[in-house]
This record gives sequence, C-alpha cells and structure tokens, in this order.
Amino acid sequence: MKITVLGCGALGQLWLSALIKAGHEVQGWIKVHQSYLGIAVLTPEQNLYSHDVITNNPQQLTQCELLLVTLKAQQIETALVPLLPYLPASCPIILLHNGLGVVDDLPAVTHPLCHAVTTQAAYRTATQTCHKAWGITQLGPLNDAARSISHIADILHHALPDVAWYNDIKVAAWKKLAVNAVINPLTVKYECHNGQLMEHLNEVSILCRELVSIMNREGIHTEYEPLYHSVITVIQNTSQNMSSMLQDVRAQRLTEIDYINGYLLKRARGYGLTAPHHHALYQWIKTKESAYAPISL
Ligand code: KPL
Repeated sequence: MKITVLGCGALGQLWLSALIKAGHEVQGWIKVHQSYLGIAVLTPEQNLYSHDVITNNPQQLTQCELLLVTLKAQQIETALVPLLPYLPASCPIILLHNGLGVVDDLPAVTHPLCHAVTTQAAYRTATQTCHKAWGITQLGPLNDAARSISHIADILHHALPDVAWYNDIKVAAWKKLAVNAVINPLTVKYECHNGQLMEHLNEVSILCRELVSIMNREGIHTEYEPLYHSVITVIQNTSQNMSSMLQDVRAQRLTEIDYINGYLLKRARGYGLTAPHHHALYQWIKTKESAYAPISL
C-alpha cells in the first residue's frame, strides 16, 4: 500500500519503520524540504532497525492510499490543509494525536477522515527513536466517508499491533483525553515524572470529579471510581515517563493544552458547567507557554 506519514517525530518514525517492515511503499512528509530522512528505531526487545525514508515526494502524494498524520494537535491544520488538494479523493486520512477538537479547525474534509488514539510509547534521543513500550491504537471514523474503511485497522494492526477499529471513537478519545487532562498539566505544575503524581492524589481526585460531569453531558458514560482508577493505573504504569507536555514545556514548544484541558473547558461552558481546577491548570500552562516565545515544532 502507498502510505504517507505526515510528521516524522518519535511516533511518526515508529510507524514509518513498522510500515516499511510490513512491506508498504512509504514516504515521510516533513516541514523542512529534503528528499530522504535517515531513521533508526530501537524496539522494546532492543532490536535496531535503520531505514532511509523518501520524503516530500509530491508525485507519491498524488498516488497515496493512506495518509497517517502523527503531528501534535496544534500542528495539524497548518500542515494538512495544503496537502488536501493533492490527495486522491478516496485516500483515508488518519489523525493520530492526543486531545480533541482538531476537526473544528479544519475545512470540510471530503476524504475518509479518522481519529486514532494510542498508548504506544516512543521518544527520540539525538541518534534514534526508542520504542519504549508496546501499546494499543484505537481507530474510528470522524466523517461518513470513513464509516466503510474499518479494514484499515487490520492493515495497521499487521504493521504495529495492537490496532482496533471503533465505530464510536469519541468514547476512546474522551477517555484518553481525561487521562492526559489530569496527568500532563500536573507534571508541568510539579515539574515531575508521571509517578510522582502519587504525591498529589487529592488534586488528581478533584480533577477526575470535574471530568465526570463534563463527560456524562458529552454522552460518555463514566463514573468517578473507574475514571479515577484508570488515571492512577496510567500514573503507575508510566511512572518513569516524562509526560509529553512537560517535554514540550522544557523544549519551549507549544503544548497540546488547547486540545486537552482547553477543549474540555469549551465543552463544559457549552453545558453551563464549570471546572475550576481544570481552568486553573489551563491558565498555569498558558502562563508557562507565554513566558517563552513558543515555536510550533
Ligand atoms: O500520553 C501521555 C503523555 O505523556 O502525553 C501519558 C499517558 C501521560 C504518558 O506519559
């Protein structure tokens, strides 16, 4: 299959490597125009795979059979919109990112459009991408055109398991958003690894309570206890991780806050609900961001 991966950070490189190994005809698309990108991916089993990946080939884009977007939420609109006229009308687009609300930024997309959320963990060092832990990727339709392309999940599953199709991806996306809305900004506030949030369980609990009211109004059935326990489980399972938001702040990059806590606050306002603790955290991160001139990469 002819596949373009838009965004070649840690997650993009993980997918590029996996798709190449599965025999697909793959190219990367990056901001800096160049013809090749050398990538090296270290698997959790300590196997190192190196590839020279073709990048930014416009002709390959016009024949593309799948566009996988692995950019951060705040980068998607600017990078994706200029490519849309070159993609075949039937080419599915998968947006793989934390948070929600990216579709609200986009013009009406007629291509089959999907959202994916993942727990695959990867990070980049100066020389390679480390695939730290296997996770699951949940994928589902964002528009009617995408309702008939569930077979894409099988193709992706073959390359980088586990991948599963969900007709109602909104549920999985909100559950991931809830985890990120608690863990990510708190790790910035306390400048700590995920595991150290076990020292701030009172705040974790209050943030979960605020989330439950908003999620229920969104039609995502959830109760306080299971939500709180799912957040604690992620904190414990990723205790050594530096959250993506803390990494962004330390690198003086724009964070995903507008698509995580910013998005849930927007939805809450629409229902006449308040979420004062999420609001305070949102303000905290925005103040942090404004202290440096954020760059969008
Ligand atoms: O997704 C994550 C992130 O850092 O963005 C978590 C689950 C918090 C793991 O670090």
